[in-house]
Amino acid sequence: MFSKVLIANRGEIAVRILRACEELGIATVAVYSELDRDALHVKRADEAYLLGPGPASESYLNIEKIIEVINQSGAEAVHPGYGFLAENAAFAKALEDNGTVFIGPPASAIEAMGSKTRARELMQAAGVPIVPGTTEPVQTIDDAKKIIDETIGYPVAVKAAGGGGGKGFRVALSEDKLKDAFEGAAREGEKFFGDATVYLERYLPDPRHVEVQVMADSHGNVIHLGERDCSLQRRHQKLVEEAPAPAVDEKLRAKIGKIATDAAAAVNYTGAGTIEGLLQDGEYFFLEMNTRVQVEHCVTEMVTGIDIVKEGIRVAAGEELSIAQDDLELRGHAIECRINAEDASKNFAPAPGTIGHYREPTGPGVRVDSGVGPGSEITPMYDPMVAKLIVWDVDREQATARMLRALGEYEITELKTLIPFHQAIMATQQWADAETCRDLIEDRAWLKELAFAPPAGAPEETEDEGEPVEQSYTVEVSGKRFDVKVIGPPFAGGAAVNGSAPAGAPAAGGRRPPRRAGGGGGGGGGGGDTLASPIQGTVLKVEVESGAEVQEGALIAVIEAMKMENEITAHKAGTVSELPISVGGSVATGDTIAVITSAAASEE
Ligand code: MV4
Repeated sequence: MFSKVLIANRGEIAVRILRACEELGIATVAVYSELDRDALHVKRADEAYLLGPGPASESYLNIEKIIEVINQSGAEAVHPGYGFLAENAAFAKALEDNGTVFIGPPASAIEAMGSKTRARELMQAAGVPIVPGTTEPVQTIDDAKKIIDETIGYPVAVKAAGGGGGKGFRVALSEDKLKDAFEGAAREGEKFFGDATVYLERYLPDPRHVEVQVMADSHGNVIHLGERDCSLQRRHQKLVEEAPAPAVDEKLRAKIGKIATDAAAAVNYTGAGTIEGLLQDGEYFFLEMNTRVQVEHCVTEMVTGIDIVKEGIRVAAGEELSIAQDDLELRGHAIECRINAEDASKNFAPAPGTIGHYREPTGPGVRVDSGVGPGSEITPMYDPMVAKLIVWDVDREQATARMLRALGEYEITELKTLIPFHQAIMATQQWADAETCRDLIEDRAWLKELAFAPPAGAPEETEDEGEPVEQSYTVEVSGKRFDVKVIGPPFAGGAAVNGSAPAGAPAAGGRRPPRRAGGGGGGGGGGGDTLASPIQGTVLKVEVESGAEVQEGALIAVIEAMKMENEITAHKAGTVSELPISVGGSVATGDTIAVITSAAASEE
């Protein structure tokens, strides 16, 4: 086993991996950006090193700097988590050249699965059913028309070859929509992956997203840990995941399990991986393989009892998998809700900010994987997912009741999260009936009912007076982090300490049901007539003109931030009297997007 592992990630997944290392008796090395100096993963690791400034390109994606830290710290292996460098074949190769173990599959498997057309070709050759369509890139719209007319038919999905997770995915319902879909997918492929190549698939009208967890070692053992259903997603962001999948019985599980292990074996896979697929009318089609541990691995852990992260580390150290396929038993039902700093009532707009009071749910069958605590700052620079709430119970119905109980216990103040959204979803008949809830989560009127209440009261000031206190400081010496304690009088200026006293009612959580609509909390301050930007980013679209009459919830602009398109909607009805933004321009958090004045007296 390794004696020291570097975790090339941040947030909840870095903490998750630190926990696994601790249990395996492995010393840990954290890395962090300037924005993450006070992050939990940094405090928790045995050693921590600064990578650089906030932008991921200068920190968590900086391969050269990470290799420097590996050599400085003497780490023997690197766990990449998910995102950042997890599926970067060049990184896996660079580690190999440095004599460092990459805790994940061989670079060749990452590469093979990274190109979606190559993956489809390989899977087809291995006897894995793929969604009917092309395995070769389609060069022109005329070529596409010909192939669709002769084989696929409409509706057709146009997907970017470099894509994945829904990026660069367009649908053409009929031939007259093909040009837009083709060009849109190519444009997005170019923008996100530097590759405008596209391919075609038959568009399945109402599939479920079902994915199979696989694990493989370097001794030829490949097993599957059953499936997860991740159909509840918005704009290709998964929001809720569960295991087992409601639509999969034992017979189908054995069938898709075999498909998944065949797929993994075909690329000589090792470690933890996921075969993503579509299930429609009992038929299963391979979509893509994610060559990493996934956000939603936890629900599989809960129903199998297997620690997927520890198993991945063991396999990377050359050990055999500790379980065989026949030993595996599924027990009960697990559900995961992603707790994102987002406002569902505002089209899931990012809602970065600082957490006030923070308390996680506990009790039977409850697990929280998080990377935050009281006083944590959620920056718009990184992923808005701050925690995952996972529950287990004997069946789906009881797991749902337990999820509702746990969501009610979650206390987070001063930060808007998806907790009210999950409370609402879990209480619907659609969820109870195991439907995909696709229409519901696009239903603006329904989402608007999840609006947050305006903050109540002003915070009380609690002044510390001259008593000597013990204060912990962190110093960086040559980029390595050390914790020091200083005992003496507090600073008059009062450096912010964790957990400034919360005031008034919690913004979310408690036992409170989701609030009804009532304006309030317009995201990013402003208030009144001003619609302020909740995020920093680039203006992609402006959907209204100055002087326009808008309804509350009308689309005003689309802001691109962190490669995500965020819709900014009107916080109230009225006339757009100011519109100080233009396409291509940039906005900072809190900048005015628009000023909307009401003709008649407003209700507020
Ligand atoms: C599809 C599809 C229909 N037909 N491909 C791709 C990425 C993943 N986020 C969902 N993706 C889809 N690919 C073809 N050929 C429909 C989806 C899809 C989806 C599938 C199952 C459950 C929910 C979904 C939500 C959006 C898109």
